[in-house]
Amino acid sequence: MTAATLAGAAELIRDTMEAYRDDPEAAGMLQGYARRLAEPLRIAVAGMVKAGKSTLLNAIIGEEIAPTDTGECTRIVTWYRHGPTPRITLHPIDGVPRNLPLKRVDGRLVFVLDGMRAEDVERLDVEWPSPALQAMTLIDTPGIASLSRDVSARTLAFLTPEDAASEADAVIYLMRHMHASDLRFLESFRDTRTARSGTVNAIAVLSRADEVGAGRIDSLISAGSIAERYGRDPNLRKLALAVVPVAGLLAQSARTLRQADFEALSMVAALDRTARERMLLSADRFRRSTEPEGLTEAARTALLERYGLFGIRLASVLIRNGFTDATPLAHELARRSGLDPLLDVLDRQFQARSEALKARTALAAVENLLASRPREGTEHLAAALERLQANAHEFRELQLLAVLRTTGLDLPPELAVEAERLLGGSGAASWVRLGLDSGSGPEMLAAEARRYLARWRGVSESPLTGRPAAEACRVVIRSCEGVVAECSGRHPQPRSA
Ligand SMILES: Nc1nc2c(ncn2[C@@H]2O[C@H](COP(=O)(O)OP(=O)(O)OP(=O)(O)O)[C@@H](O)[C@H]2O)c(=O)[nH]1
Ligand SMILES: [Mg+2]
Repeated sequence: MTAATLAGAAELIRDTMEAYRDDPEAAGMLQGYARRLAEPLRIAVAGMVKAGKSTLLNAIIGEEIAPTDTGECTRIVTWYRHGPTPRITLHPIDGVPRNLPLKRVDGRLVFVLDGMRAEDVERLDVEWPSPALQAMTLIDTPGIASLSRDVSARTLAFLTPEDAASEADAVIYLMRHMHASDLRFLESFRDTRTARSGTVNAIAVLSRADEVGAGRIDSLISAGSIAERYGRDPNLRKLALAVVPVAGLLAQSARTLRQADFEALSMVAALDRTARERMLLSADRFRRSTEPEGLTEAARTALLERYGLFGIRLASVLIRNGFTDATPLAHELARRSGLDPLLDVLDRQFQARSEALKARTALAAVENLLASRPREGTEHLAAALERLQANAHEFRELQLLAVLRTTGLDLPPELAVEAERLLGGSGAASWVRLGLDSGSGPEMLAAEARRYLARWRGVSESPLTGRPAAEACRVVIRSCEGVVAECSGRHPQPRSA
């Protein structure tokens, strides 16, 4: 099913290339889209200035490579993709691409622009041999709504171009609070031609979550309640598939925790409770503290920069509670930072339907081209496009999910919730759709899917079900049939992630 959609998109691109073969610009662009279908999913990290985008990107990759907090380079769209050896290529707006020297300070890349101004750079392309990048290409974007309109404009032009499909297949959108400008951005990302299909492909992150409770030990719990509230907000709900709180700084440092950090954190943990709480009252106090002996001011400042007060507090509690080795501590900090839940959502929402998301971008590109450079003899392409958009089950699922999240359907509330789950609203893997454990065997999955199938057939045939709802039921039924077929071994493409 998925393979057929992807193959259909590839075939449509080929046919369109044939029709536009005398237009080198269109042909070049289409070739790019054909290549994209075979590449990893492109996920952009976007959000307001200093929302913590580059830090979170490092946490996801599991290495501190992207520069954070530095001037010029945060204004350039930077791609991080998998490659056998590290390599940085600068693509100027005018002129030929060139390699940049590989310079790192404290592990982070320093982009030596060599006299070139950031505004003259179209993008930087970093190839990096990181396993995380094998599954997805990550794109760091300049902060939007920045003081510099140019910087904002660059991100918008890149993610929501007027006359082309977006460069990204999906977006992780960071926000510290929910502002009207955040919603406006997400709306424009959804309303680009790419999204004409009426689907949602954004995940919202409540970023710098440790700061929500001023670094108190329960900060992540408070952030979790806020994220839950945002997740129910009708405005955000129709624009984002999920809202996840993440303390990115802690996540980044946990994934790159060094033995020296562990030793310094252990020294703090060894202090008696009163002394510890007193020194951790504020960042300033911690920096100026004379305890623990043996930890210099420079070392305390470094700890603060890497972990924040929240991270130091949490690590001390964990060490005192038995996490007495660096590796288990690092894992626990990553889990508690919210990174693991975010990776899980990325996996369920993006990776598990990466082929559908890529196909969707390709179809948008063709739709765009047909509208912006119409020519005779392309009616068959328009028809093929429409067929794919209407009939590919993955698209119908995504469209219906968007409907359920926006206007809703005339279904009893508990059935609407169930439909959302069966359509993959909480994740596209079969066990998630069915609400079972990840370890459930194929027989159990198939039996459960048959039970849902019977129920939804009943709903669809009920005289109480109106026409739009009955059409939606048919999509849900098709999703259940997909799970049954897959679990009975009749499905060529396993659906589970
Ligand atoms: N306390 C805390 N600080 C964070 C967190 N994430 C990032 N920061 C800090 O916030 C500052 C900005 O972080 P960046 O990752 O550079 O933010 P950005 O969104 O990439 O910034 P621009 O690209 O300049 O828009 C840095 O000083 C980070 O250390 C977080 O989760 N908690
Ligand atoms: Mg940045």
